[in-house]
Amino acid sequence: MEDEKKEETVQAEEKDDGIKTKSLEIGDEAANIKADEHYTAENIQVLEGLEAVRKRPGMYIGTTASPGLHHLVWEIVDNAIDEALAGFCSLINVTINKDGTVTVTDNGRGIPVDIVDKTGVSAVETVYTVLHAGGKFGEGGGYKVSGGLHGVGASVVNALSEWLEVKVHRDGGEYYLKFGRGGKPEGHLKKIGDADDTGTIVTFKPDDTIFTETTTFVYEIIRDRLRQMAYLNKGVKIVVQDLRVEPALKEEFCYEGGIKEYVQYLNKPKGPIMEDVIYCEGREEVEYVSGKTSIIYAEIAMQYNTSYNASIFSFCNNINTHEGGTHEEGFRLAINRVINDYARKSKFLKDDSENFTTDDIKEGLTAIISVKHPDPQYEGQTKTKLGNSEVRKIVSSIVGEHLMTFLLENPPVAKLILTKIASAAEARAAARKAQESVRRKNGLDITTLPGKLADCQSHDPKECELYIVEGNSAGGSAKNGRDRRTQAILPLRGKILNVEKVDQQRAFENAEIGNMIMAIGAGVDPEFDVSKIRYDKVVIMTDADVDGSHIRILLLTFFFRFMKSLITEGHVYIAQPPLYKVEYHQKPYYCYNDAQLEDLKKKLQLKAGYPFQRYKGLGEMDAEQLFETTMDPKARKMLRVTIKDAMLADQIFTNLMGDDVMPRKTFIHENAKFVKNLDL
Ligand code: 1YM
Repeated sequence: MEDEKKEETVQAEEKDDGIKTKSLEIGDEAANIKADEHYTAENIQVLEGLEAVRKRPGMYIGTTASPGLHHLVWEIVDNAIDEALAGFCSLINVTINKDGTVTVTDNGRGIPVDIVDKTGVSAVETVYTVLHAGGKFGEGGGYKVSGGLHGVGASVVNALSEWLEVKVHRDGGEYYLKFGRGGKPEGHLKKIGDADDTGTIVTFKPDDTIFTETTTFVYEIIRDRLRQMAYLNKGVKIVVQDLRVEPALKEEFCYEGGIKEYVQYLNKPKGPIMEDVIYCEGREEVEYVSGKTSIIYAEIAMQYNTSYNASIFSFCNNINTHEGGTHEEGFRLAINRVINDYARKSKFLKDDSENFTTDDIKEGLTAIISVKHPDPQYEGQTKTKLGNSEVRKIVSSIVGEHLMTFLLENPPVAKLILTKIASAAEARAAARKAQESVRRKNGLDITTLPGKLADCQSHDPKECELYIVEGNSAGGSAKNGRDRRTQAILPLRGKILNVEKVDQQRAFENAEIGNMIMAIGAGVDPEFDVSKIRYDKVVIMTDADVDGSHIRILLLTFFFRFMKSLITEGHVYIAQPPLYKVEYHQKPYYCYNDAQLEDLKKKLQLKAGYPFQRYKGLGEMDAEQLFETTMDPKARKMLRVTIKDAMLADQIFTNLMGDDVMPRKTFIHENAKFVKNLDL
């Protein structure tokens, strides 16, 4: 029903926006995204100066903390990737040098070295000193699709560097230009020698007066993003190196299969149910009402696995569109239409049975949707939702056609897929029945609350908090110590079920999970309605030991898979109980980490050996202490749980909570150094 409604609005929109589309064959000469080889420097338009970037770096790179620092690398790499997409570059090197600077090289044509009319200086200097200068803004020739935060480019990196140098190999020569702090050119582009190859070499040192928090590049962050870039741009070889460590680190990524191999990589730990990856691509020329035309490229890869989750990830111009958008909508419409059509045609679905829902079809599906668009429009809270309406139909028709062909040509695999979808539909129906019968048994509707819940008096969700507490004794202290008006307590008995390993029906049968769903009162995904939650804050309160962390990760897995928007909308918190208590002159002092304890010892001038208490569990605190230290809104510390990267989170939950042991070991090995307070 839901999908039929969507289909109607989609068609209406397609009529309204006056966009005509025309299919083009892959490899079609006219359609090839190949920039004009005769492009010269005149195409560059001058827009703004660099001072603005240094005044408000956040506007250009989001933040001056670690993500912003790494953004500098993405901007330079984007230019190299564009050169690869234009068909001129096959190899990109990214190196973290011994001194902490970064060098990016490519074997493309090299940035043009001739003088730009408008600026009177070389194209290299223009690209690195003029905001928004780039082929994209020229009228003819340049085709830029890969894009950073605002597609801001090389000049922003230069503006935020202590120094930056560019070497270009082009027309038989080697050219060189260095910029000082803030992007000031030290002279002009000079020919310093000969070269028998072509390409661009850029090295930069981030400005520590801008990046005050950190200027240290993290190898794993760079490596993971570059691996993703290699998957998204098939055939491009990307080499990443870290020369700061002995022996140096070096990894190479090159995937001839592109996103097809990406899906295999993501699906491996989830256990694929089929060998093939269903893959399709297409290019369409779009003509807008204005008469302007653009060429849009879309490719999609999908494969089913044994899990119960949907892992559908979408990209536009190599950027993860976390909030989805028209490309994902087109994909969902197509899989719904084709799967149901095929199921009916092959008599898998009887005439009198209902259609499968998109949620049934998505269960256990891993898919990557990647589009390249010369003029993407982004919407949504974090501007990561693709808005271009013409993309919906393009993706839907490409997927529709290929998926139907695949099913018709591979009947045994088609049967496996339909069987999986049918069992998802059955499980969902059974879960619905189970939920309904619980409601009926209690003679009440959804408002039935679990017996173990000590609810709060207020009915205004905005001021209400639900504490999910490990263990009965801590639950008892929390119940007695809380602010009864606004704080509710739900004690958990022992460990909760690992939802990563069971289907929805089994999860619902678990008493602890049922209690949480009832207490929160807003259903579960895909129907979870965050506007109906009974508490603004859901606080996980567990012991500060290994068991406590395990319960915490089990709870987070549950929220991530069953109530994702509870996390994404910022309603999930982790309570921070103190680790130490020091009694001094009959007054208690609480410390939440080792550094605080050391500071306190110094402040109170305590002698070595002065006794202090180390809290092993919440149960060691009495009701009053627990409230004072951990629950009192005026004094407590809480961590809000956020998802920076849903794709990474999906992988982490699969690896940590799934069946396969190896990825868990690798994850723990790679991340052990980030863990500060591990209590073993
Ligand atoms: C390590 C970073 O910047 N490579 C790079 C950049 C450009 C070109 C080639 C290029 C583009 C075009 C024509 C075109 C850029 N050129 C410009 C501008 N690697 C790196 N490789 N010829 C060469 O877009 O048509 C901006 S980026 F504007 F000068 F053409």
